[in-house]
Amino acid sequence: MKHNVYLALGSNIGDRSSYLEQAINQLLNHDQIEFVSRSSIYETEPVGYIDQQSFLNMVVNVKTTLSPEKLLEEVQKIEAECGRIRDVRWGPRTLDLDILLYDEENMEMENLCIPHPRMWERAFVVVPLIELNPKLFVATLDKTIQEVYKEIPDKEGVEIWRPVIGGEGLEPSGN
Ligand code: A4P
Ligand code: MG
Repeated sequence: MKHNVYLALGSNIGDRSSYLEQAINQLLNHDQIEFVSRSSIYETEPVGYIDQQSFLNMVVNVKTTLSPEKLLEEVQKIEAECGRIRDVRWGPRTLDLDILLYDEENMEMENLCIPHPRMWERAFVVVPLIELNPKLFVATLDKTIQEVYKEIPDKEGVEIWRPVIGGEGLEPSGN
């Protein structure tokens, strides 16, 4: 049985886009993960701990036979391979790879919450998710993704940095 999964990627240290690309390559090469689609890359203002550099964020859609727990292990391996060191919570990172949605799963365990608990308040997650699936229905909230977007109080600070459509290899916009 293949499960439909959305993952969020974020980076705000060093060569940010190369960390995102490294992570994408690892997903593409993974035996139990089938790559479906990727959003554009967005440059976003830091949320939470704001005294840090701006992020590059994107969302990818994959299919997998892995259970949520096994998938978490795999994404944490990819984070580690991309040089992630955990120190400040919400602080700077080479690569943050979070599981956003796993089918319509609704689970709250000590080390794994799906949907990702803060995703619906975050334009840096919701905007790329809408790009991938504008018709997404959020069963746990009983709302469409468009309704969720409208309710985000602060949508500023999320700009396309490298568009996906025909955009492979393009220079960042604005440069
Ligand atoms: N965990 C629980 N649920 C999940 C899930 N659905 N996916 C646990 C992945 N992990 C999940 O995460 C801490 C623990 O969360 C993991 O050990 C796992 O068991 P972490 O990645 O080690 O730490 P973190 O990223 O600092 O914490 P967290 O809670 O993931 O932070 P957030 O909420 O992801 O916030 N601003 C912008 N513009 N862009 C960003 O990407 N990211 C953050 C991080 C803050 N501000 C940002 C951004
Ligand atoms: Mg995380």
